[in-house]
Amino acid sequence: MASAPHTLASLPDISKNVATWVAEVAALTQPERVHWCDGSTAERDRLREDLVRRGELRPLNPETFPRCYLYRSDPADVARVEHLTFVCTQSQEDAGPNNNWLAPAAARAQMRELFRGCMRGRTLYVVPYCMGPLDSPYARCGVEITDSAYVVLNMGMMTRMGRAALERIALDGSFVRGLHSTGELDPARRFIMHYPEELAIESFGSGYGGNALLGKKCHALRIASFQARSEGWLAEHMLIAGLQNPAGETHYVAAAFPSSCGKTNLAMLIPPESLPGWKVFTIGDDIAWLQPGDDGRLWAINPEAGYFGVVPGTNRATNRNAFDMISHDAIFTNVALTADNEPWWEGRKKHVPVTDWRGRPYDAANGPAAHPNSRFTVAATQNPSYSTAAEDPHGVPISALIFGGRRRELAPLVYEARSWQHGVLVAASVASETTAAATGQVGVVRRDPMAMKPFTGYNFGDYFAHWLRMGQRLAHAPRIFHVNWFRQNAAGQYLWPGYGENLRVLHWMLERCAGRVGAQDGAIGLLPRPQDLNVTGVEIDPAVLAELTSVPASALQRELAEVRVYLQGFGARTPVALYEELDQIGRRLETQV
Ligand code: OXD
Ligand code: MN
Repeated sequence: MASAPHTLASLPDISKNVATWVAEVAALTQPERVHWCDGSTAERDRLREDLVRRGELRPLNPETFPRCYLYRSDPADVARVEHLTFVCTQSQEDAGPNNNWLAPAAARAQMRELFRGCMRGRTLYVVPYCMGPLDSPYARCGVEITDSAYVVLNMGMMTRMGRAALERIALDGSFVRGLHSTGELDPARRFIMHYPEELAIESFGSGYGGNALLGKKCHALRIASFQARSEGWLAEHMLIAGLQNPAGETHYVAAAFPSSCGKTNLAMLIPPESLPGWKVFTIGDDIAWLQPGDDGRLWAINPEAGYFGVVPGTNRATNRNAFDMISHDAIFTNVALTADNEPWWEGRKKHVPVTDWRGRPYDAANGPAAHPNSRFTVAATQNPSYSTAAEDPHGVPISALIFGGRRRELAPLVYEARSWQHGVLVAASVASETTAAATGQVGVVRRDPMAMKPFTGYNFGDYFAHWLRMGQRLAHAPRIFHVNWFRQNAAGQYLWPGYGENLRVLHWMLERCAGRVGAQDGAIGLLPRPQDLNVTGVEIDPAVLAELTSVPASALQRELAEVRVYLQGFGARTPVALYEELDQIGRRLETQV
């Protein structure tokens, strides 16, 4: 660091545990210096300058993208690594077949050897952070120790980071311990370990967001989901948005889609001109912590303070809010560059790339100019549709929970679950085509219950049971819906225009919640009849609409059988109620055929 690091003594009287732990980690990792992050803008500016001097961060065009930077990761470190991510509970069954598992002692021993001396010549940063508004009873804190200044800068945008978080930790008396080192970025020496019973995370060998910004997926989903189960709440992979109708009523929805399936776009949706009077407010775009309130409703906070979003495809037409918010004070990771030193990505319409995401002269033969999982990091307050309700310590009340995936076939545009119990089955049955957000094959349909396959820190069977219990505690539970924006016809064309027009589907849901619109009772659930969806002002053939809202019986039959086999994979831990729901759909299907 160019200037004197903050010393422990200069910080408020913090919990001794943090200091003891930092000293232990420093003894193991042997850093050249230790820096306690205070979260100030002066600190951020210094870190940025250091990274620019070292050539790790590149300032972008100051006229068109003021205070924006490009970061290029190692080409072999561009996504979450699910195959190297472990949940280390005492009993393997508690982690469940949905997680890779190692016994905690074995994992700790293996990681200890990786961490030994790994920070020699480097700075150890102590990053105290709070997930959720600092004054929220639902917020939870952590401390990440990292040797990456890029991680510190990102954590500074994604969380409430620094001195204030440390003060809250002192009050709480407990915090999640996250230890991270980029190591040598060797994929053969890369592991992301979670010890939910000890509220601890160890991540080695990657600098990529989901593997390295430990407040996000590791803490706010894997560790938090485990904690939430014992404390009676839910930590979910969901956006939170407020929808104001032309009459001025605002309702909040939370929606779970797998990574790279449009959560950020939906959270920032801009109503089409043909739907005048509507407004959409963003509370969060990726994670929701949901608590039953004293009033019997479900309340949500967004534990994050920023967005770490997928860049490709972002433009004025697809997501104007995101496009505007990333034109200043943003970090871009693995995008391409134009001749004017502007960031470029597939779908950016304007300009052409001259340098690809790896820094090579752009050549289409090398594939996309920007990595398909290239990302932006920005503070949430930069979003034009940001709502200050995101700062409310008690969160916002949720009227509808929405689940969905990327499915070419079968899943209709939208349907409603008949009850909470049916809704849990619908959510547990979510399947989606894989995307570039995780290392591995793209486009393969896999089961992704509640869009939480990579993120639930315990056995899915227990998780489904927890969801069912939560419903019993809610006198005014949200209605549950399933959507699929990605249905295609036989020629591979999308049937639904998507983006802003998705508001029409949300409109139907809110009308359902208010009891103002009808539905038809299909085997799969409650489907809108053609007259129930507001399609004024959008060009859509009635035959296409009919196709979008119908479900081929034989395909549904196959799906039911597949879901049954999938649920059986969790053995006795799968709640019987889910099989009852499956049986009921099967019976309805028979009477309809
Ligand atoms: C994300 C993801 O980065 O889901 O949000 O991968
Ligand atoms: Mn996500």
